[in-house]
Amino acid sequence: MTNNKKVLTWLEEMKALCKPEKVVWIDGSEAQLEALREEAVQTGEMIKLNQEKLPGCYYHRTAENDVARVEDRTFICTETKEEAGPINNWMAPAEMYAKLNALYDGSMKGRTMYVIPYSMGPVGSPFSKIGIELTDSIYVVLNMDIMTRVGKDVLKALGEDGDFVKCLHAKRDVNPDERYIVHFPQDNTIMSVNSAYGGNVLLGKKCFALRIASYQGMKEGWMAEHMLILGLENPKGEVKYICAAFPSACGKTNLAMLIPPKFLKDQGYKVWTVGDDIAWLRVGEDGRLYAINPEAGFFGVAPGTSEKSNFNALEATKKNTIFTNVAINEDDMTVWWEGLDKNPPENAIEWKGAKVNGKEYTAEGGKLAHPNSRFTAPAKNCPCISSEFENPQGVPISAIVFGGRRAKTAPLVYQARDWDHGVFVGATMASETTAAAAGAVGVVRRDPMAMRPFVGYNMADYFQHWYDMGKKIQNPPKIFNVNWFRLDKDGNFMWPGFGDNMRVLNWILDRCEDKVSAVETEIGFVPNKEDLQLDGLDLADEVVDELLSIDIDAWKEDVQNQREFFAQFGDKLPKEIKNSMDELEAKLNK
Ligand code: OXD
Ligand code: MN
Repeated sequence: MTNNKKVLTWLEEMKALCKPEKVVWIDGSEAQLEALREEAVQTGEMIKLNQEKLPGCYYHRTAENDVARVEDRTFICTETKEEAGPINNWMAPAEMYAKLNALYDGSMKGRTMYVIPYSMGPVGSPFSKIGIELTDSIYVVLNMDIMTRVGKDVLKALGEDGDFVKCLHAKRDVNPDERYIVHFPQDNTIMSVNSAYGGNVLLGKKCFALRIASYQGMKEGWMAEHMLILGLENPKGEVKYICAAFPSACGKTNLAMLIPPKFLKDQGYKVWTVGDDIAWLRVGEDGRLYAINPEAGFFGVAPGTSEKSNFNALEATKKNTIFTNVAINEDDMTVWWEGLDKNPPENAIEWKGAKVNGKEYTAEGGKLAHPNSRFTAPAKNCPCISSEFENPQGVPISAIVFGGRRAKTAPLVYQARDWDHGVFVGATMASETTAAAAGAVGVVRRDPMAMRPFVGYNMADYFQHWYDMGKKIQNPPKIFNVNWFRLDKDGNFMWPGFGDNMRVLNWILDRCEDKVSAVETEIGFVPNKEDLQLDGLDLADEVVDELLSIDIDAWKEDVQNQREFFAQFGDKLPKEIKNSMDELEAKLNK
């Protein structure tokens, strides 16, 4: 399939290491993919779902010990520990290669090694990068086909001499004690072993498009970020684009596919989805920042997805989708998960594979679907997919939005004073643990730019890269922070969220276009109440005041927490961060 010597040499080495019985190149043809689906159904790796109700949809169950990304077993192996920084797990490359080579040795005996050439980003786009994943899992092949652009065209774009990210995955016996997700940014290499769960094995996603790409971006002058990308169309038909970074479980997919409240929809407002998880950003010739979504599908959390919470995501899963660890309704071979509706199937197969009465099981508090069960759905299925989704030049970004779950610290929305202040706002991002998770409620986990688990090098250098990028962007996007999760004294959410978040996005774009003024506060610019479109919301005036208020004591406490977090970076911390922190503290003390 290719004459690229680098590909062929590496493949020979990996064959000699893993010793597969045979090697199959994935050409991207429907005939080949269909044969693999059939084979996976024969071996039990996948279950065919109801092809009338869910055409092209399949089901997969992972091992019980293999249901999520494993941050404690994820490594960044740079030459020095300092290059990986204090947040990442690190091991010297030689030591890690030795450890891994022993695990891969003979790992594919009697099995097939699939060679998946894939492009992150539209094939041939100046933004795009190519990877080749070797795997012994058909599930991985079929998921990669949805999540990335796969096949012959990619090899053509790679050419005889092009560079690519080398990705090796072996499933082995999914032993959690020997599970490793390892990145060698300086070798353009990713190695994953002993897992078959999405985030650990679909190596184009977190491993390449964030960890390796963030390193490439730092070296090459662009950015790889954990951000959704959406287009907001106004009644005049103009579309402005926004990127937003939120930590997990803060509603990125929901915001990316938002349906405006009726009064805005009636006026002609619309939201278009470009991406729900990852953005690659480059400076365009006009001095603006442009973004592409390097992925081609959505690897979304199923529980909580319903017609009401995210109609568009649910629609996207109605065909050619792979479901992992949700529940099966045996009556008609469809799928179910908590939060889909209030009607769990009676004849259910729960995610671990046991047949149960779903109504009784859930009434007793059992979960039919794993809380991190997923759908892998083609982006083109999404009813609100942007017409610019395949644009090789990306979309121009007007605003960058950071956000997290903060019970009282952050107001509903505020705007950073300028790019550098915005970098500080992103670097001090944090989210609080909820009652749903084990441990104390309201504990702050600092998650700069929502990239804590995904920066492929020293986070202090990552902050510096943001400042450096600011100098290169003549017309930078404005930077904002949102908080949909503010609680009142009784612990109730004050803001309705979901589609109503559109009201906040409209204010953000009004600010980008200098259409409205704002109130300057200690932390940045907060809306004048009258500039927020609150029609039909039934929010008392005092509630709006509180949503926009700044709790000075809570902020002072937060600055202490920031100082503790940043201390671990020592002298490497950019001075701009320290200056912004001192400035904020001085303002709060005034
Ligand atoms: C994801 C994550 O799966 O951030 O997107 O964990
Ligand atoms: Mn994510």
